[in-house]
Amino acid sequence: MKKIGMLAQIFIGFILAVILGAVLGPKMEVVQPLGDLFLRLIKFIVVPLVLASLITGITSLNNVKKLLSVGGKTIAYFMVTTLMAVSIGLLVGTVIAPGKGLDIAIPTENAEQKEMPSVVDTFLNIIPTNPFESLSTGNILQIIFIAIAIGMAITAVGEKAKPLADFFDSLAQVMYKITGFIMKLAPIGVFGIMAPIVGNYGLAIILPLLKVILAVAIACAIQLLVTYSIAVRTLGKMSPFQFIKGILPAGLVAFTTASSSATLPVSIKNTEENLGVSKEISSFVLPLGSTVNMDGGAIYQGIAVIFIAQFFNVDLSFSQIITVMVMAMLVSIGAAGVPGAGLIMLTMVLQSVNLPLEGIALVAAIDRILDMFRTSINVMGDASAAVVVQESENKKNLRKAA
Ligand code: DAS
Repeated sequence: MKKIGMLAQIFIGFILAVILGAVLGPKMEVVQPLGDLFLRLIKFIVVPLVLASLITGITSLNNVKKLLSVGGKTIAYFMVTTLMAVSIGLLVGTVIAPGKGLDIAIPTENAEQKEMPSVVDTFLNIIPTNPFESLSTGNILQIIFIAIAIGMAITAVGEKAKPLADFFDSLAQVMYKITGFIMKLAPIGVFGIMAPIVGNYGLAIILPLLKVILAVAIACAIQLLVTYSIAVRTLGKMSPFQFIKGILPAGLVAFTTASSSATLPVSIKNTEENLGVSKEISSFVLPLGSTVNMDGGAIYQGIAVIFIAQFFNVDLSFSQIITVMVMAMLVSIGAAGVPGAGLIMLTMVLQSVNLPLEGIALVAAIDRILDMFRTSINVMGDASAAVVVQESENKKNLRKAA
C-alpha cells in the first residue's frame, strides 16, 4: 500500500477517535495510555533537545566579530518580530476566544493560581545556582541561560573548544532524530488523546479546536502581512509583494514538512536567488534563525495558552500575560526546527503560569495542522531578517566607501 503521509495518518487517527469517542463515550478511557505514552515521550526529550539545539545555533556563528556585528542586528530583529508575534497571538486568541463558554472544563487540582514571583525574581531565577539541578528539574529559563553561556564561551574560546561544539552538534542531530521517531507515533498519540476527550465531553469539543486552528491561521497571516511587510518595506527597502512572492516556495515547503530545518536549503536558495541576499548573510542568518527564531511558534504559544486558560476557566492576570510573552520569546529561542517542537515547548510555557498540563492533550490532537502554519511563518520570518540585515550591511559598506 502506498505510504500515506504523516498528516493523513494523523487525520485518520483524529477522525477514528472522534467517531469511537462519540459512539462509545467514556469507555474510550481504555485508550488513554496511548495518549499518555506520546505526551511522556514529548516531555522526555525537551531538556536535551533545547540544550543541544540552542548551543548549536549559537556556535554556528563561530566568529566572535561577526557574532557581535551582524549577529547583534540579527538577534535584535529576531526579538522584536518574536515579541510582535506573541502579542498578535495573544490578541487574536483573546478576540476569537476558542476556549470561552465551554461548560466542559476538566476539573483539575493545579488550575488554582500559585503565588507568582515578582518580575525581578523571575529574571533573577533565570540564573541557575546548580546547572545539574536546572537540567534535572527541566527549568527551561535556566537551561536557556546555560545554553547561551556555553554557546558564547565556545565561540569565544575558538579552536580549543571545537570538540565541545562538535559534541553538542552531534547531540542536537541525535535529538532531532529521536524527535522524528516520536513524531511518527503522533497518529497513535492523537488517537489516544482525542478518543477519551470526545468520549467524556462529546462532540462539543470539536468546535473550539477548529477555532484554535482559525486563530493560528489568522495570527500567522497578520504577522506576514503586517509585521514582515512593514519590516521589509521600511528596513529592507523591498516591496512586500516581491518578498512574499520570493519566499513563497520555502513557505510552502515549510507548510508541508512542518520542519524549518528540512526547509533550510530551500529558504537559503529563495533568499539568495529571489530576494538578493548575499551568501554570507543568508548562510549566517537563516541557519541561526531556523534554530533560535520561531515567530510562528511564539504565535502558537500565545494562542494555546489563552485557549487552555479559557478551557479551564482560569483568568490570566496581567503579570501572567507578561510571563507568557517572555516565556514564548525564550522557548522560541530554545525550540528546534523539527516537527512538534512548539508542542514540546508549550509544556514550559504552561508551567510558567501554573496552567494544567492536561491542556497539552487538547492541542496535541491538532498540533500537526498548527505546526504547518507556524513553521511557514518561522521560515518567512528568518528570510525577512536576512533581507533587513543585508540592507543594513549594504548601508554600512556604502558609508565606509564614502
Ligand atoms: N515545526 C517547528 C519548525 O520546524 C515549529 C514548531 O514546532 O513550533 O519550525
